[in-house]
Amino acid sequence: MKTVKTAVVGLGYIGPVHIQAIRATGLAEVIAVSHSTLDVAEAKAREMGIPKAYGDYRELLADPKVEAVHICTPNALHHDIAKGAMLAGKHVVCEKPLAIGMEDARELADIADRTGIVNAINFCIRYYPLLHQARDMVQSGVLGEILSVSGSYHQDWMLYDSDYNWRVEPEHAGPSRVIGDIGSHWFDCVEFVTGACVEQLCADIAIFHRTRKKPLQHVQTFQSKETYVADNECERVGVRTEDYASAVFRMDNGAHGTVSLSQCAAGRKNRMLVEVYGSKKSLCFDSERPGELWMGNRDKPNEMLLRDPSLMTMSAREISHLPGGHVEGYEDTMRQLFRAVYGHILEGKDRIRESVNYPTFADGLRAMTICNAVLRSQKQMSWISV
Ligand code: SOE
Repeated sequence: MKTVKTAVVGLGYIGPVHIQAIRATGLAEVIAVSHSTLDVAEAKAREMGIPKAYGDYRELLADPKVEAVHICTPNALHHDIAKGAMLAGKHVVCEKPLAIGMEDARELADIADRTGIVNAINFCIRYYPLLHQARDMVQSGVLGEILSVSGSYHQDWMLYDSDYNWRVEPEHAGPSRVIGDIGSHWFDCVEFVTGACVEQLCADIAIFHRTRKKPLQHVQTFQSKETYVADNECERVGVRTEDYASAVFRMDNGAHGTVSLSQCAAGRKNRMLVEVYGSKKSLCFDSERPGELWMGNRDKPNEMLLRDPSLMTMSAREISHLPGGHVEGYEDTMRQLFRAVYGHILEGKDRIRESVNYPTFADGLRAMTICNAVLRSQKQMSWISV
């Protein structure tokens, strides 16, 4: 069967996760990787059995055999790599956020729209099957009118001032950390599940550590939790990106909402919570228990749906790989998102104009628009229209 020849740029912690998830689709073959250090690229290529390794992504983009590119680098490189890839006729799967500035994000969305290149952004969390189930239930009207949504995205890997990562640095990550890094997932999931858009919001942002200890040696995402670095191997640097953000907001379906985002929430390792309260019924999804969808009732006992293809809607069933009772996880969400993308590429270019069922650069621009509104609201200390 024909497979798409694809490549991965950026080999930090998420690049190899992409490689595994691409392979699990059975629809694409990773023929090249690149990293800013050629030795790292060659070592990872050997370790994962990938034929080609590049030390410069531009050389990878010049490779005529590469048909698609996954961008897994720090955020500041997303724009140039995605633009270069699309102008070279290569399809793109980009990690979120799409870019570090609105102008760059708009340009990428325009190029994608103009060229018809397949473009996707890795809002993989919406691919927990029970979030597709939740969307279908909202769309079916079984919840009634959506009155309010609430939730959080909490982690604890940046709790101490000794925790560090490129995401702290605006020159690599952009002006926002928590909102752009995990808030983007939360708002994407809420708009995906409800089918509604955030219209106005009022935000509160906090930097709990005004300075952090930056290790003199590179530290990978989440790695600072496992490695002790002596004070004489660090330098103390100022911090300008937020550890915490919360917002109250209104949606275009009349619903009201609240969200709390933090990377300093002790004990929460990577927990996204989405609650949707309707006039007849409510739903709650907790990514620490992704195989469960809680349903709340007023006039009968509450219910708990356990992920089981035989009990779920068609769209949830289509992105479930294992039978009920066999736990699926985070990497499976990427496998399902990439399966939708590569399935679309293999269907042929003539179908690119049709609406697609996976998150595209337009969704990436949408998430950045909300993130930008949160930053503006904090600056103006007022409600902001998104
Ligand atoms: C770090 O906050 C991170 O890896 C995010 O960058 C991912 O998008 C999220 O899915 C898990 O946490």
